[in-house]
Amino acid sequence: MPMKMGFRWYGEGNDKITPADIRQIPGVSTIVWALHHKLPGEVWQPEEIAAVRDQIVPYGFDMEVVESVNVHDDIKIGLPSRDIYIDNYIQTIRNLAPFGVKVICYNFMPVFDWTRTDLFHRLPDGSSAMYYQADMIKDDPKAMADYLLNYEEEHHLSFPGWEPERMAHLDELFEAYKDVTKEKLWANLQYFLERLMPVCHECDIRMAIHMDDPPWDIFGLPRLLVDEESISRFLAMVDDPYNCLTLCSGSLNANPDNHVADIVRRYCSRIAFAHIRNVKHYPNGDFCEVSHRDCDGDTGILDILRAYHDGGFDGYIRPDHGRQLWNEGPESCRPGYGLYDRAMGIMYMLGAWDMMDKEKKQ
Ligand SMILES: [Mn+2]
Repeated sequence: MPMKMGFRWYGEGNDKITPADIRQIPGVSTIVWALHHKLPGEVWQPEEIAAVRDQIVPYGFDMEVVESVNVHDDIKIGLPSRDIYIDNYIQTIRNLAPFGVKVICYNFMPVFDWTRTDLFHRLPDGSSAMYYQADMIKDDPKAMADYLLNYEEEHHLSFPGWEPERMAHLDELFEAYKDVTKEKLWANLQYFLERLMPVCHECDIRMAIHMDDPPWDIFGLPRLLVDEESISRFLAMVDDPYNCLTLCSGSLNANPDNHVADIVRRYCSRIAFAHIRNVKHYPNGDFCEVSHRDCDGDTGILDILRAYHDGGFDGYIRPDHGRQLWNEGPESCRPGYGLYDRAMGIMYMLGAWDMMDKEKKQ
C-alpha cells in the first residue's frame, strides 16, 4: 500500500485527542501537525519543532506532513515587506527539513481561511457537522467573523486562519486587500513560489497548496484555487515537481460542478496530499459536511479513491472534516476534528483501498 495515511492533530494541551488514541486507529502512519501558536510570518524554531517530535515519534508516527505553515498577508498583498516574510518562510522550511518533513500544506486565501456559518449543525441522526448557509455569507463579513471569534473565546479554542490577533484588524485587512485583484493575487503567489522552489529542491520538501474553501469569491475577496482550470493554471505557472496540491475533495466539491475524480486523474502526480471529505448539497446553495460513506454525500468518494489508486498515488492522504459523534462537541473537539467519524472515515477509505489492491493482484 504505497499511499500513507495521516491524521491531523493539534498538539499536546491543544487537542483532547491524544497520539495514544490515534495509535488505535488501524493504518495511520503520519501525524499531520503544526505549531499552532505561531502567527503567520514567524520563523518556526528547531526547539519548538523538536518539542512536537517528542510528542509524536514515541508513538510510532512520523511527522512528514505539516498543515499548515500559514502565509503572511503582506506576501498575499504583495507589499515590499513581503521579502522579509518570505525569508522567514524559507528559514522555517530549512528548520523543518532535518525533522523529516516532506510536505508543507498552506493556502493563499485573502483575509479568511475556511468559512462556515454553523460549526455544530445538528443532523437528524443526532450527530453534528459543519454547515454553510449560503444566504448568510452575502453581505456582512463582520457578522461571520464575530460568530467564529465569539465561538473561539467561549470555548477557549483557536482556529487556524482565524487568529483573533488578525481578526481584530478586519477593517484594515479589507482596506489592505482592496487593490488586490485576482490577477495581482496570482502574480503574488507566483512570486512567493518562485523564491521557495530552490529551497524546496534542496530540502526535498514539497509545497502543497490547499484549495480555497469554499471555492468562490466571498465578500468581494478574490479566490484562486477553485476549479480544474485554476488548478491547471497554478501547476503550469510554476511548473516544478515541488509545486504541488493539497487536493481537498470537500472544498472543491462545495461547488457541485467540480468533478473531483476527474481532477485527480489528470493531476495525480502533482498531488502531494489528499484530503478526503464528503459534502451534501441542498437546492438553495447550502451545503453540509457528511460521513465519508459515498452514498451519504455528493462528492463521489469511491470514484475519487479509485482515481488515486489507478494513478499509483504514493502521497499522503487523510480524512478531512468529519461529523461530531457520541457526545462530541465544543468541549471535546474542534469542529470537524472529532475522533470517531474521522476514524470511521479511515476505515472506509482503507476498506476500499485494500479491496482495490487485492483486485489488482489477481
Ligand atoms: Mn481540506
